[in-house]
Amino acid sequence: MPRPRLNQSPEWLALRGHYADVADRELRDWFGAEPQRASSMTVEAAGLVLDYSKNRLSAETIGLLVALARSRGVGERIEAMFRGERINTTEGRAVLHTALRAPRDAEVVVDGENVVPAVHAVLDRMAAFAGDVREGRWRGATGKRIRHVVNLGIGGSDLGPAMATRALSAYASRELDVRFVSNVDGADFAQATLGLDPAETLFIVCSKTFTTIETITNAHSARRWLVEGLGEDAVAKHFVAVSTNRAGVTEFGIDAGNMFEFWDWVGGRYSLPSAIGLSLMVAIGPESFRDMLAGFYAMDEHFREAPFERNLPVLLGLIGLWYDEFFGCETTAVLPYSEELARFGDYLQQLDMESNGKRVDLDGVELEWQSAPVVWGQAGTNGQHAFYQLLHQGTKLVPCDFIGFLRSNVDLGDHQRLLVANLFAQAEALAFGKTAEEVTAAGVDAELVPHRVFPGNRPSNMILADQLTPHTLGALIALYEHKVFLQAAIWGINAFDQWGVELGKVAAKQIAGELADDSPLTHDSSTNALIERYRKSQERLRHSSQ
Ligand code: G6Q
Repeated sequence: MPRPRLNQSPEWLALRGHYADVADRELRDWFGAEPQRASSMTVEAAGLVLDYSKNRLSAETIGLLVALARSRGVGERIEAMFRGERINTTEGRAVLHTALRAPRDAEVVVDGENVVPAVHAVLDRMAAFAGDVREGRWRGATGKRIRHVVNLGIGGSDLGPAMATRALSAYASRELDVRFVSNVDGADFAQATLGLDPAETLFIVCSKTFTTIETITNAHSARRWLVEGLGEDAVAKHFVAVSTNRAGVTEFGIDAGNMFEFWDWVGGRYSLPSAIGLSLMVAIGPESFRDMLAGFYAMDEHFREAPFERNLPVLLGLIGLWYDEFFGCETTAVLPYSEELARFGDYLQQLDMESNGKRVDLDGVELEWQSAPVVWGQAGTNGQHAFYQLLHQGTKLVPCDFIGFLRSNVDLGDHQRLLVANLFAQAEALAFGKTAEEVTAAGVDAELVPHRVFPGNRPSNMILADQLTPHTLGALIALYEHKVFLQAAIWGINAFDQWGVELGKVAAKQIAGELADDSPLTHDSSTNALIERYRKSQERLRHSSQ
């Protein structure tokens, strides 16, 4: 008998019935009735603690969600991914970012070949290169030491290394400054190279395909910038590439010997632990990079082995789904109380929204349920002085993930205690609010009482670790990767393609040509008028410079 669609399955219907029973219950009541609630809803793995007790759910809810996951064959999907099956069906590819962090003696077979030795061979080459740059053995064309490294890449070839380099700045060499250029807007390149000496600058061109217009445009500008300063012969000492496209790299003029490879079974947004992490490795050193990989691996193993009821990525995914599907929440906030994780939200936006922002299932049939939420947020405590007002008293229910660390990488007076106090206080205030009685008892005028009431019952997860180390960061990223995987497995969608970015890319290519010539325009009237406006501005510019 064919399996019922997700929203007609008995497990889904059971959850819908359960939702009707518990939707109005208050977190105050849950906590009042369950003295052990916090301890029974706290799980730990790979150095991370997840306290999910401040969510609008009970042990029964988790049981029903786990039953839903089992009924959708999630366990088998997890194994299929780790085994290297071609689960990216729309592109006919295996999905093996987990092989990138497998230990040297592991075995992961793709098309009859164990890929782990190749993974470690590239890691070893990266380590040798990073060591040479860090210790001054790799020098620029004039013999000067490299002081600046500029990563040129976009999307998955930028967000991971840029986020992680910032996150692990405490572990980075003080001798080197690592920057990132992604946008095709020339201002990005100009700002990143402002004041740099070409003789001390190394470019890492990161592009899986080596055809991405933004990256290739930036790489050509970088090449011109370097050649103007140092001449054509300098290119070899100032450019390396990370790609799967050897021919493209060579054609650009980078020696294949200076290319670090990866494979088509690594998706862009999952590629930080591959050679795409080269700029990060140069910044923090091979040893710290390997610590990060160990953190990834620890979470991978936990995801693969732990029972669903105590499995961090599974719980995080199921809780997210509970709000998306049954409470109708459309967004989720990720709030790291760590300035070093300032770019974690950007990273997660791509990971979650590009992976699971899909509208049809694996069979191409339109979904009758929600897929990925809108992911947003920023580092605490800045957000508290900006958008938290809406979280506390607005009309929308926004489930939050708080992320924090007990110890700071920066030893500076009382800062960390205050940061952690704010983190805990926000989760508490969102959950329990302040009632009209409490506000009145505090002596507030009657007409102001409604304005001063905090309804509470606003859910959050608390993810804590001792300290933001390379290992913790690896575990944290893998936690979210697998959360996204879990949700995709239940929704029945392919988390590993991104056809949604194609249409705009193709259109931009055509319009780029039209902006440069005066060919007849066949777009809609709005787009035609916009193109005409640009053409006229170019004309004015030409006249004024004549
Ligand atoms: C990620 C996406 C996308 C990709 C960029 C850059 O999963 O596929 O963000 O990483 O478009 O692609 P290249 O690395 O090929 O330049």
